[in-house]
This record gives sequence, structure tokens and C-alpha cells, in this order.
Amino acid sequence: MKSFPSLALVTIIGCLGLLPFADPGQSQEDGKPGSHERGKSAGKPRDKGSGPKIANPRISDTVRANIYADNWFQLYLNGNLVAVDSISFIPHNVVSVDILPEYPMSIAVMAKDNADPDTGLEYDDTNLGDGGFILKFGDGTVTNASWKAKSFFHGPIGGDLRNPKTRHEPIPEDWFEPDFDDSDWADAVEHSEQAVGPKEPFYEHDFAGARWIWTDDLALDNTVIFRTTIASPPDGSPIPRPWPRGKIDESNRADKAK
Ligand SMILES: [Ca+2]
Ligand SMILES: [Ca+2]
Repeated sequence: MKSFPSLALVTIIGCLGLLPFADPGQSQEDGKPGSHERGKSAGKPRDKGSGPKIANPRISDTVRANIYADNWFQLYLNGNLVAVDSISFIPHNVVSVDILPEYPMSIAVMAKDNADPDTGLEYDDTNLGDGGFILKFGDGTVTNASWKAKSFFHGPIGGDLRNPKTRHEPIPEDWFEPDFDDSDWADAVEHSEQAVGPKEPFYEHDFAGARWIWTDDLALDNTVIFRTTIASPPDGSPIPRPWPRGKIDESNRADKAK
């Protein structure tokens, strides 16, 4: 057999530890040093500065956020944009993302029913659509009537489909900031699941304990902003340590906008 000498040579070299086996210092998942080794000289030495050692959050420190809007939303936490509905209109969908909560946690949501700006109607001005919003975080945060709600786009006024008129109010540029003054806003109004009529994805995610909210008018209020502040984890979990968060992009902050 011609192959025997080659096989024997490989076996001998392997026994001598000369073959390039994987570095045992690397994790099995991605070949990168384990997170406990970050900052140490795993692999090639690299000068990363001599700053103080800080604890970093892990994925286990995040909670899941499930959000459903009829028809669209954007969500800010403590003034930072963290989620935008990926589908403007239909099909209705659940946005499910991991968030790193910090408390007090300011939550600001802009939700929009699909409605033509001039008529308040949808489907080429043939139909009067209705809205609805629901949210649940893994820390126990849920939507309910304790949230504030204000409509900025109403119509068709009086539900008049033959001669539809609308009413718009300018949206404050700092509506998502934690210190925005919503003290004169009305409380959100809870609506029944039957009234909102959520589609299938809603039932495939955890919204237990959360309530559907909007203003008092599901049909005619088309752009609604919701706000609340969560002082501590509603499920009783301890307040997490202040994790380093960094600053990726502040262009979405009203005070930084040009
Ligand atoms: Ca509507
Ligand atoms: Ca709708």
C-alpha cells in the first residue's frame, strides 16, 4: 500500500505535537477569546490602554421587549431610539428585541394608524382604519392606563367619510426626551383585545398582563404618542448596576439635532 508510509508519518508527527491543533484558549463558539479574557493578552499582545477595569453587561443582563402596533411605531428608552417597526402598514407584526434596561427608564412611543394625512382614511381613502398599541418587557413593564397618551393627528373629523377633514398638531421635537413635560397629557385609554383585533403574530409572543392602549378614539386618532417612566423593575428584580453604555450616535437626540 503506497499510502501507508504517509499515514505513519502523519501519526508520528501528531504524536510529537507538531500538527496545528486549535488554540485551547479560544472559545468554541467563535474562535475569539472568552469574554473573561478581554483586555488580557490573549492572542497577539495589543496595547488597549491602562484604564480602570470595568464590568461589562452580558446578554443575560438584557430583557426581551415585545411590541405590537396597529400599524407602526418607534420606541425610545431614556431618549435613545431603540426600535422601529420594520413594516409600516401590513401585515401586522411583532417587533421583538433585546434591551438593556436602566432605571428610572423613560419610555416614549410614537404610534401611527395607517391614515392619509389629508383625509385620515386608508386604502385610497376608502376605509376608516383603527389603531392600537401593546408592549411587554421581560422586566415586567407593560402598557396600561398608567401611561400618558396624546393624539397629534385626528380625522376624518366627525367620522365624515364623504367630506373628510383632518386636524394636525405639531409634534414637539423633544417628545422622546426623559425630561419632556407631559404633565398635562391625558392618561392612555385601555381597549379590549376584541376592539383592536390583533393578528396572528400577537398570539405567538408573550404579552401576558399587558393592555392595549390608545387615546379614547381608536378610529379617529391616527398619530398618538405614549410616555411613561418606570422607576424600578416591575417584577421586583433588583435595579441593575449602571453599565457602561457608550455613545454610538446622538444624531437622534433633539438637543443635538442641527
Ligand atoms: Ca384611523
Ligand atoms: Ca390600522
